[in-house]
Amino acid sequence: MIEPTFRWRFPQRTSLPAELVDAGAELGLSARLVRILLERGLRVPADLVAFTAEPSAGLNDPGLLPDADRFLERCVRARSAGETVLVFGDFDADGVTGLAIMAGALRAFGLEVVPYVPSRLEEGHGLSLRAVAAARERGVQLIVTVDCGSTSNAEIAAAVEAGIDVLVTDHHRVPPDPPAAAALVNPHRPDSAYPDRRLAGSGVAFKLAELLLAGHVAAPQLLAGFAQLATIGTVADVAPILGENRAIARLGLASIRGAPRPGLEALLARASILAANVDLESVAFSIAPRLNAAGRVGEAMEAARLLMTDDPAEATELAAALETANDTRRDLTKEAMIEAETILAATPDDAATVVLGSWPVGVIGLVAGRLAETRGRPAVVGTMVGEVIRGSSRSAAGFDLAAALEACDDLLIRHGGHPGAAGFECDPGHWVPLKERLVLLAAAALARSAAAAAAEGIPGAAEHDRRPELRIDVALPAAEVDYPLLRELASLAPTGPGNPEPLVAVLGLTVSRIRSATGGHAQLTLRRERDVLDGIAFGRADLVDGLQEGDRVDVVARLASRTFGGYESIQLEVRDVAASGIHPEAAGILGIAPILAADAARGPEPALQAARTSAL
Ligand SMILES: [Mn+2]
Repeated sequence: MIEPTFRWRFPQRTSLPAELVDAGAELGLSARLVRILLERGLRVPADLVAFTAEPSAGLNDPGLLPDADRFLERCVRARSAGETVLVFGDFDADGVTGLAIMAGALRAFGLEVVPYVPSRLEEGHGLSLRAVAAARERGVQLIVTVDCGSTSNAEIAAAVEAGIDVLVTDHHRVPPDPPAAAALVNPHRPDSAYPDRRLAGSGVAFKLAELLLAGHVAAPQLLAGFAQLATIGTVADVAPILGENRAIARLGLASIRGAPRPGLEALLARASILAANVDLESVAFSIAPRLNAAGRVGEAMEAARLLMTDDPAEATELAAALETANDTRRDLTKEAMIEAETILAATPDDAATVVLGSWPVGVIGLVAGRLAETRGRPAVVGTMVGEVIRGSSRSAAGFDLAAALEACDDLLIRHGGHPGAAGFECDPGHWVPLKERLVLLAAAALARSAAAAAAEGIPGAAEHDRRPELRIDVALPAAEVDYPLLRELASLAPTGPGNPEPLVAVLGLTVSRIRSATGGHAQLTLRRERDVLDGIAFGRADLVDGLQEGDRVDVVARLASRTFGGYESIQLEVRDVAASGIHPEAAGILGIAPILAADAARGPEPALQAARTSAL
């Protein structure tokens, strides 16, 4: 019998608050769905109301953002004084979409706007002195940052020195000593009373566009276009598609499907995607990488111009440039990845993967992401840029990178980011102590989570902890898989990165047929009490050798509806397979005694087999 490839994470069996069940019942949500939503972070009745309401009802009052009043007041003053404003956006997809929103909103508000996107290589993250100099040369009195600026103390001080006010709009970690900006609009401020902290940088820009355009005659139309952009930025930043982000994504997707902005239409044409079929997956895997490619290997300003243009001809031209950048990005990442793997093959396997090389700075984040995924450990990738090392990191196993870098503050020139992804600059002389400290911090975190897993009685917690995790939304006996469940799970849409598609542990199946399908897939027929369920396991040709007819299995799958010959049926898109009952949670649900992994390899004992059959 085959071993599960993933670490199955069953839903916690915490009790369901009665007020939540009642609120759900009033909204027509089953207790099962309420439990799934609770696991995904919907904790109070108001969350359920927002979940079922029209998307626009899920938008919070932008005036609640910290310093929203200062932001608006300064923009009003700029308008009456006829000032020009420089909008400074970060060079990634969240930054350029946010920049396009902010520039569009400020123009509609009546301001002259100069968009500015820094060079990743030469200026790096955050407001740059070069941008401040450019602002001064052009006689700009106001700078608005988008998706950055919370840690740009020196640059903001330089701007103030030059008589330029800076309005920071951002969603990155706010340091203990924030910059002296005229406004710091960031939902992560410790004093923030904003109801939802999960906004991306483009989401914050979208909220401020709402604030600026309140009462504007074309507001609905403008905001629909901005929601398209905010959806892309939010998904690109892998912000959770919950709460207000979900409302923005629903509005944005509907608007993209109806009438995509010209730049987006050109990008979709390049990616051979019909606007009507756009979902969060296509945003994440087709649109965002193309926008990001500009900042990684080319000119991020091209991506910003693409998003701002109303001219289809210009859009086509810029989309072609992004396509070339994306191809280059792909090649460079592949090369860097091979080199990184070569270096790592010769070094000990630590609790964190920390590797230094000589790579284009635009791809180190992608390499870190790939390493974190393949090795199941937080990954930090550094490269020399001039006299310093620029580093990018991606998390695994829940390790908080922003906090870890904060704990290495004394070794770093600058750092910033999120728990899941963060960046820094450091002196080459500090690289080795930095590496050692990060490995120690990761090892301590790993030991803590292994101890917690052991305390929960998860078998093999320590030795299996490197397998990627499969987070299960609902676990039930196979007989309970039905259309109402399929429909309940479909209501979680839009799914994608940040709101993963719901996964079901379907327990107590018997393999009645398994064969390979073209493309490296496995096709399964799985028997339950009275009938069979069809299954397809994409990319899991390995299952064909690992399973045989008659095996008792539990599977983790996405439920899909399939229509064939006029009949609708439920199909299991199988992600992973385990011997039935090998997970104690599964055994508990099936009402059988948990079996040991060693027994599963041999096949269950006859007594257990009988117990299991009777339980079903
Ligand atoms: Mn961002």
